Amino acid sequence: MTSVLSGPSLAASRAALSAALADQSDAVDDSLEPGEIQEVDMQAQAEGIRTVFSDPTNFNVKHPLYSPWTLWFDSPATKGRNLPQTPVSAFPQTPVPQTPGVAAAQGWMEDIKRVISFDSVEEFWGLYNNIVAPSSLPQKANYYLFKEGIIPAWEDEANKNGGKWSIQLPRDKNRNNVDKMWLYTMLAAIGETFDPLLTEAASNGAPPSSLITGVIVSIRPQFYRISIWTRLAPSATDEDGLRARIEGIGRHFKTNVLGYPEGQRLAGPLATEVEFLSHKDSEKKGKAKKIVV
Ligand code: MGP
Repeated sequence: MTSVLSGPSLAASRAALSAALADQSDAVDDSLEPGEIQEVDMQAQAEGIRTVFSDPTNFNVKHPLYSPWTLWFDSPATKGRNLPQTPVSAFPQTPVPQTPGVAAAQGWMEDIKRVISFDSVEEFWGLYNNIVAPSSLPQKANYYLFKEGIIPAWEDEANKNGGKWSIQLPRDKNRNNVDKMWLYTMLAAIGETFDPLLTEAASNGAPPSSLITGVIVSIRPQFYRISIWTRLAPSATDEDGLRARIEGIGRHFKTNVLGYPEGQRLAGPLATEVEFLSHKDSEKKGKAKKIVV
């Protein structure tokens, strides 16, 4: 599978990689004979290493994302309990918004705990390296990664007219894939590659507007589900021409992020296609027409 980093995330990764390589080449001792091993002064190296965590109050390397994101979590083990505050005090924390949507979703949000917010590439990796991967989470757990200020509920203003692309994968056959799939989904979300109109609009000077509000991974007894939530959903008549843009997100998710060939059919026992459903249709729980890519 190829990397899906783009825009600032890709630039940030490249910058970090070249800085690391430059540091390494500086450290090579030219007086060494071929095959001779350089002695390492661990103490001096520990003092000299420049990482983003060297200075917890003023990071010396920080690559901003297009927007800040918040990770939410729920599992049978967190129901009715408050999660302890994260020990990484350098991560920015902001209060949960108090909008009418938040009040309406109160019951649904009761067991969903806010873990942390972040707004840079470094903070994302700091978080990612310190949380449990989906394949090791208990059954019925979910991670929700949403843009800051948007709660992971249909009722939020940003979600109420939207929908979701999702794929369901049998758990036994995908234990080894799900962690990578979730990582690549998160990277595509924070790197804003799902809806590239955002980056085009920004370079024209127009206000950026991405259709993506968040991404979710759900662990269920027999399957995993990964979902991409959008602000809007196409209408049956598609008078606003939104359908093509929504389908573009689904195709990018299926081919570039999950790594399936475009024409491959995926549905089978416990598996679905990559399919789109509006939240209004999800709420109705009826037989609604899904878009499939
Ligand atoms: P789910 O967890 O998205 O589906 O929604 P799943 O995994 O098929 O079902 P589970 O029972 O195995 O978890 C499950 C149910 O939660 C829905 O049928 C709704 O009743 C409720 N629900 C889900 N979402 C995303 C929302 C939401 O955003 N708001 C509210 N109020 N209820 C929700």
